[in-house]
This record gives sequence, C-alpha cells and structure tokens, in this order.
Amino acid sequence: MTTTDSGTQPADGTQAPTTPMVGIVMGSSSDAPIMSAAADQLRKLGVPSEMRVLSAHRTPDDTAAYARGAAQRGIRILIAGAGGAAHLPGVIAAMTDLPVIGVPIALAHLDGLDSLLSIVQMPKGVPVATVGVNAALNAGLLASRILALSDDQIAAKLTEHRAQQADKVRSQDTQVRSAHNGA
Ligand code: AIR
Repeated sequence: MTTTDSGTQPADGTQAPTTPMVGIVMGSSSDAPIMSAAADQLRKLGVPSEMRVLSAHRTPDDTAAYARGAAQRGIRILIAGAGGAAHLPGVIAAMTDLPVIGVPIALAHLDGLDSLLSIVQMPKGVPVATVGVNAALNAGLLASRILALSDDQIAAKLTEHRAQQADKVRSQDTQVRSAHNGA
C-alpha cells in the first residue's frame, strides 16, 4: 500500500503532486489507527507525507528497498511505527542516513513496553529518536521541528501551533480557577 497522504494536490491538472518530505512507515495496517496521528499532525503543519506498510520481518526486502531509496526520492525524515518485536525503525535506520523517529505501538500484551524497549535500545552507531508509546502525534511534531530548521513556512506554522496550545491551556486554567477558586 502506498498512500500519498498530504502530498497530493487537487487533481485539476494544473499542479504536479508535491514531493513527500516525510515517510510514515508501519509494520502492519493494524498500526494505522495510531500512526495516522502523525500524518494528521504533518498535514496541519503543511508538511507533505506518504504512508507505507512495510514489515522488518514479513517483507524485509521491501523494507530494505524503501529505506535505501527514500533519500533519493526526496524524503527528508522517516517515521516508523511497529509493535511487539518492533525492529522496523532500527532496520530502516541501518539502511539510510536520514533521521528516523520510532513510534512504539502498544499491542494486547505488555502495554507497549516490549515495543518501546525494542525501539529505544538501539546499539551505538545506529540512532533512532524514540517517542512515547503510541505517541505518533509527537513523532509528526518532532519531524516538523527538524524540517523547520531549514523551512521558514513550517517554522511559522509550528510557532502558531505552540501559541494555540498555550491558549487552550490558559482557557482550561481560567475554567478550573473559576470553578474551584471562585476567581
Ligand atoms: N510487526 C509486523 N512485522 C514485524 C512486527 N513487529 C508488528 C506490527 C504490529 C504487530 O506486529 O507493527 O504492531 C501486529 O501486527 P498484525 O499484522 O498481526 O496486526
């Protein structure tokens, strides 16, 4: 499955599809409900992405081909999510110089601790930046922050996003204070 998530312009014949900057990869389509949060966050920040299902164990050759070809196709950062014996982010990081962000997916057993340790405990020399269990939204934000170092539009959207987030917390503060403090 290849999905150009937010990288596709309206099919009006006047604009070519935007090249995806972020590749979002997952070990199974069962990870998609979690991993879609990364795509949604990237879309909100105007970062074009693509999604693939690639398994380090079930489709190792496809995984290798994708990892080895990603940089040449214009991908700048890879986000990889997997559950259980979650080797996908590490295997991808072994085959590309692109930054790789790992998302540990929680399965029915062990509450995601197995996935977390499989992804975070990489041997030295092959780094994977690991976010929290099921924290695909943060993976999208982290990828955007890295891209923002060399992209003013993404940087501006991130600043706006942080300001909106602060506004939400301030309005929660106002509500809680008026309910509990009478002020
Ligand atoms: N997985 C797939 N190949 C290798 C691994 N570790 C993971 C998927 C998913 C879990 O196995 O990332 O989180 C269960 O996959 P499924 O297809 O059985 O639902």
